[in-house]
Amino acid sequence: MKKSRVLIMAAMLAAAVSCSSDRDQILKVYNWSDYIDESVLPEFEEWYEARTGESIKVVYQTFDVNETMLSKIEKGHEDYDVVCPSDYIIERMLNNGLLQPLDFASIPDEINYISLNKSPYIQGMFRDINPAIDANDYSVAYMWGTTGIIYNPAEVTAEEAGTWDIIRNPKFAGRILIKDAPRDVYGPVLIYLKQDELKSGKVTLQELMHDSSDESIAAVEAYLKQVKDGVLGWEADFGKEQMTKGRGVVSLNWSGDAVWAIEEAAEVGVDLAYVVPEEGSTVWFDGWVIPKYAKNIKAATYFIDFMCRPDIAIRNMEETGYVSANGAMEVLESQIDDECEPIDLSYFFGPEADSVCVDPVLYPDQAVIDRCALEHDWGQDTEKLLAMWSRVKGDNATGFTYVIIGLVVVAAAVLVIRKATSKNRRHKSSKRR
Ligand code: SPD
Repeated sequence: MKKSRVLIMAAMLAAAVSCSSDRDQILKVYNWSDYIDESVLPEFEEWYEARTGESIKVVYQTFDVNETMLSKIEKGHEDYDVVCPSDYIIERMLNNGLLQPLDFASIPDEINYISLNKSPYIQGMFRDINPAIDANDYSVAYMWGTTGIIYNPAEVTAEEAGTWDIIRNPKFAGRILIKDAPRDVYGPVLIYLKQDELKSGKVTLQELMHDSSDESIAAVEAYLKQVKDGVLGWEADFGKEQMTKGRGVVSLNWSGDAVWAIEEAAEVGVDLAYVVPEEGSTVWFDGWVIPKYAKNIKAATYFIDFMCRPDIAIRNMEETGYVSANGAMEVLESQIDDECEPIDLSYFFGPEADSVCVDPVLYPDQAVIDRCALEHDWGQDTEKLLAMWSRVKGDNATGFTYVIIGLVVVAAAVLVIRKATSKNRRHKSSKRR
């Protein structure tokens, strides 16, 4: 072999080795925006090095919409090591073979926070994801909550807010915010529309979470088209602020955003409240997973474990308003508020928590849980939902839109040509003179 060729090959090998070892020192985390106390990230880097003797740098990126995150993972263009999808997306990833099983046995016992701190309720929800594969082996819940209505009691009564009908109540037109999350809006609206069937036992809440029929999608679409004119904004993350500033008075939102908004508003003297409407709603959780294309499984596994350390879970809760899925008593104790009425949280923390003074917006009581259900993946039918969502919001271009755009382009071209020809004529006649 020629000397130059040997040198090139050696250089290529060195580059490959250095690339792979660089990647071993990087942990790519993809999480929802406003969903962590970012000061825990450098702490993780220090903790990881102290525990393993290996250095690590966290590269942290965020998303606002489940479907945006999913499409990046499905295309396989991104090698994130840890991501935080919602329940029905975890189900989809599981069904499509996009997840790595989690190997927590590889974490030393004395720092294995995951197995110590699982809530029985959350474990059960994971089992409900897919009867054939235990999702507990592929994901660890991070935060959880309900979908409901944040409202301003100065303008909206508890009775008005206690039904999903409020989102099309003309009294609040122009002051209603809707989460830009198709599944989280579809579920509650369908539950509302199917009240008679639910009450008569013809259908269950759980069955509705799988209902992607054309008929149901059309019914929800018709309903949302009535809602649309009164909508102040379809928001991924700005709804809570609009509520604290008093621009919105009703917001279809998640309980974590409600906690944040209620606390922020109180600081400026605005009173806000949150309710899960009587007809029922969705309960959800977001969980850490390691995608199939991950490159640093060891650091990813340690990261998930670190997120389950009770003090870290508490800090993330305090920062974001969302409720940790961690079932440790330490987490519950950090949320005790003697001004609240005692509620029964034994479903979540076990029998010791049958009467605890905790804010019910944070931890819903059993009655709320009983009228909520978990969303499920729709597979191919998801496309139908996304198309409906675009039609409702009006951010899709129809054939008519293209005709209008075409006419505008032709008109503009005619104007430009006319102007150019008349300029040319003027130029020629002035030359002749
Ligand atoms: N700002 C981050 C909010 C994340 C909330 N996730 C809720 C998902 C419900 N499907």
